[in-house]
Amino acid sequence: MRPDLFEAPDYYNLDELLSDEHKLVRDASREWVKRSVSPIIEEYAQKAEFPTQIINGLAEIGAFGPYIPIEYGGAGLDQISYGLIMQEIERGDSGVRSTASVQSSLVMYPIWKYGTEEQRQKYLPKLASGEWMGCFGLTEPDHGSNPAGMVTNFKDKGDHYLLNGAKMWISNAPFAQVAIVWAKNEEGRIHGLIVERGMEGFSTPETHNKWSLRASATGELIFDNVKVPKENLLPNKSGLGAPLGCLDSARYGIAWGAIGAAMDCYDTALRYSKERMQFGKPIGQFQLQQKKLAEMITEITKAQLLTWRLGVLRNEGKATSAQISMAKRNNVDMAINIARKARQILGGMGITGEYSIMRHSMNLESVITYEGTHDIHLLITGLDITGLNAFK
Ligand code: TGC
Ligand code: FAD
Repeated sequence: MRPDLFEAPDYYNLDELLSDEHKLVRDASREWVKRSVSPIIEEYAQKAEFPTQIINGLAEIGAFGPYIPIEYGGAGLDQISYGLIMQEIERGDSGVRSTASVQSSLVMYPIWKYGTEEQRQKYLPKLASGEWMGCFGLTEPDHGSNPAGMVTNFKDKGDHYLLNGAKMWISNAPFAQVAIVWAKNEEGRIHGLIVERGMEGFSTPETHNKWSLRASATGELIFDNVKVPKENLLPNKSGLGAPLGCLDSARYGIAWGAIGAAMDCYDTALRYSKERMQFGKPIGQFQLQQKKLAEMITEITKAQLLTWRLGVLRNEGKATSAQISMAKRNNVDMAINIARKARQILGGMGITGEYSIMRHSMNLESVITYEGTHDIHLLITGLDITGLNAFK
């Protein structure tokens, strides 16, 4: 892969909307990605392996629990700083951002929000430092968009719970020490349980042959009569709203992350268009290529504004789940379209690992599917504006 020459587009001077702390956090993440992710990520994506050597660096830039209070090892930052970190990491690779999203919003967040003080003290500092990695098990083989139908269940056996079932498509599963698992109790109520690697009957086979998110490890979670200590139940919230509350935080991070992937594709294509000569001219001088580039920067700028505003609403505690859905859906769709157009600007070179675009393009096929598909987020907006449920 070529040297990382990334320069971030900021067509509407959005930097003026950021505080000094936001810019400091963003620039530190950007430099770290240039130094530690860009030089190795293509190789790891090609061999379909998560680069575990970057875990410490992710922890150091505050990517594990950016908004979790400092007393629990988090970075204690606001929602815009959190978003900017996700943007910069996904500028490098969506799979790396996935690992950080899962750790922060899907593992640390539920322990922080729904857990006991003992659980917070036991798990959060180790997760923030990357000493322990976590995963989040909601999706099942027969229940993806409809997690309410899950069949994974636990029974009260007096001094422990007995957990049975299976989860599928779980990011970080193959190496995680801790899994937040959503399962139904005997009354059919959904609860979160903290399951640890090493518990008898718990296994995490890796999912192979992915063409997307290759630098992220994905796997199954299988529970065969796993005895889970009673103190591992997250007591402070139950029902489907509990996992969906975690998804709000992760989907918000993805909305920012997708901008990062789009910015990288745009910046690469813009530079290439000024250097690549055909018919005696740089291809950037042809109207058809300018149309693609002009539309890209327009869409990126719209997404930046939407997402910054969402960050302000999140900081004020006013953002709704439906607003988050709109941003996740819009930005990932924007990024996937930009990746496709950028790939065309690079011609044949665009399909190679010399450039990041094809990898972003393939990664975004997962991002547009996970954390609620493109269709599901449209239906969430539809329900919000009409009051009519088109899911079922
Ligand atoms: P519904 O009846 O609408 O809601 C059930 C309860 O949940 C509440 N709720 C929410 N709470 C917090 N945040 C949200 N976003 C919420 N949406 C709904 C709701 O108020 C209700 O509460 P209560 O107290 O009345 O019970 O539920 P439904 O069964 O009709 O489903 C609605 C639907 C389809 C929108 C939902 O199931 C959904 O979002 N499906 C998509 C599933 C999904 O996103 N899965 C993601 C799995 S994790 C993942 O992909 C990680 S990838 C990580 C990475 O690598 O980055
Ligand atoms: P389905 O739900 O079967 O959907 C198939 C198609 O039907 C989609 O186009 C969908 O939009 C459409 N559809 C479904 N219902 C409706 C409806 N009511 N109306 C209209 N259209 C509908 N899950 C986790 O729990 N944890 C993880 O860490 C995790 N990581 C993932 C990593 C990767 C790489 C991938 C690919 C997935 C991951 N997922 C994870 C799972 C992800 O959240 C699901 O794939 C996603 O929610 C969709 O579920 P599904 O794949 O079963 O598709």
